Amino acid sequence: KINVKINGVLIEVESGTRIIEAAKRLNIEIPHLCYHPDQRIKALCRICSVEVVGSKKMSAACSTYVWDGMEILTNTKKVYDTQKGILEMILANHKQDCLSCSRNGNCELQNLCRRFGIQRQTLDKTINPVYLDDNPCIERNMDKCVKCGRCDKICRDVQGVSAITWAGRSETFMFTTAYNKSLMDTDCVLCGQCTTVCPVGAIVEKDNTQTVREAIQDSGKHVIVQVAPAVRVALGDIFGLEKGTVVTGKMVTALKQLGFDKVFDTVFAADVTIMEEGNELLDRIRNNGILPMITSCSPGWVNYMEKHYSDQIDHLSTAKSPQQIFGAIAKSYYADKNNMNKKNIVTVSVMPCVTKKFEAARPEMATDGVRDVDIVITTRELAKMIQYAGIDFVALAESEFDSPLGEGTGAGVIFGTTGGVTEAAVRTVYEVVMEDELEKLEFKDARGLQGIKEAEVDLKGRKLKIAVAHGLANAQKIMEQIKAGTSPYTFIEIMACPGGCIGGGGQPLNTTIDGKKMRMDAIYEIDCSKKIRKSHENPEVQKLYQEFLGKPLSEKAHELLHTHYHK
Ligand code: HC1
Repeated sequence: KINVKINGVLIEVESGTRIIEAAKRLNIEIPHLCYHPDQRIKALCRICSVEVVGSKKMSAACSTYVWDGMEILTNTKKVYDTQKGILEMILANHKQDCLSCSRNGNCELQNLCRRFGIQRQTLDKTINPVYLDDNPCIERNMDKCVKCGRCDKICRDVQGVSAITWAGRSETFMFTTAYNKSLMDTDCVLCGQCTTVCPVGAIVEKDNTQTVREAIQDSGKHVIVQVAPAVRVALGDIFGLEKGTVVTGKMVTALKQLGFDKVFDTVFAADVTIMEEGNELLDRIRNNGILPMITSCSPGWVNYMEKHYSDQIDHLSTAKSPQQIFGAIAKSYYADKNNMNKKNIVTVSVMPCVTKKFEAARPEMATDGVRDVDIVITTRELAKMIQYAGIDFVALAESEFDSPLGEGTGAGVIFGTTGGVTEAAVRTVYEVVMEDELEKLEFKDARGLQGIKEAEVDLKGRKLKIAVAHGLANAQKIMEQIKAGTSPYTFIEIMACPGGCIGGGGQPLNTTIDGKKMRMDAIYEIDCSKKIRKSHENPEVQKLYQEFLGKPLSEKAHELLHTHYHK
């Protein structure tokens, strides 16, 4: 432990602490833009400059470690003038259409301007070119980029993709794609992690909230919504609730107040995915199919496979993701049951993911020309819709999902976190093979935030070796093993986003690792609280098979619930 003084107040911290972290212990938030607690430090923006007594130079609080006896000043005139000067220079290069910017109200640059009392533009403005990307998920407005580099770090360090990187020098220095290509023409898999760390409106999700409102306002349409497992443990953050608060009931009430005709649960479809994917795995094991079989519910991961390992694509399970299974069931079984023309049903998804917009738009995700899923919005967009409608989210009473596509088990809920699909699959596959009850449902080896986890299940003498990976840099290690023919696994779960969907690209901004842990705990808490915790015991799923699909992997199931990938 070492002693430092900040603005005259003595504080004891561990050695290896940075000034910005030490100040935080005293509840002082030093202004910052490029700094992010989970990322490598680059000290690019310098807006965190502070004074260290005895030093003539200003020190970047994000990159300077404290030492014993250090005296730091964060509130002098020199500090104010320096930080404000830097802020004004950043502002001079930033397109200021704040009133119509999608980050209006939650922009870190806007917050800094308010904090520093900036009331007018004092430096000339340079307009940089704007690049609009032709994809359904992510929009880049490079004239708003503050050159903090958070997008580069997350794309490189966490995802191992480096689709966005830096280019140019001095005045032309910028973060962009190689040769300024559109994201679709690069290695980008549209995971949207860059949108979660961008401090301003330079990289944002494509907003589909108005399309949802128009569908709801169209009296000729029956608009139903499904909500992904990970949304219910994250949406509350945006309304000021503690991280990891479970808001399922309030969320359902809000969706009903927004005017959706029915509010259903993607967890129901996750249970169906387990029925299909679990049986596909058994089928591959019994009939010498391609192994290891890899999960395919994370669309960023599927994009990654198609772009980087298309020669290994047959390892992917052909089962559609729960989002798409829900859509396909809604436009067939649900439409038939309710005597509706499927063309009049609009299926909306609320997802923690921006890539789900791309998945829903894939040409193969339609039956007879009718799309499985019509519109996808993220957790952040749902929050915007709730705010627009003037709904006091925190004060809402709780309600239940509608039936018949609203019943989900604990197994389906845990899909929302890394390791969850594996645990859900084991709960079903074990009981199908062993014809016996699985006593201990918690599969601890698959849990936690380690990048790659390993587990083993004994199925009548055959050992099923399993790997679980999240974040594409980890996925790459798994794929290199498969490519080299040295993979020891039978089943592999891969999620593109760090933490799985709880850390998805459409989740509340700037979630730290601690925040993800709280969401993960909340997901397991929901699982524990459920009466039914195994997908094959979901009564609505059982009914779906009895009344409509026949059995897992039936011809009808194949036609509606399975897909193919692009090589
Ligand atoms: Fe996910 Fe999935 S868990 S992919 O992370 O398989 O997005 O939450 O909805 O489809 O169920 C996301 C979450 C989600 C699908 C499910």
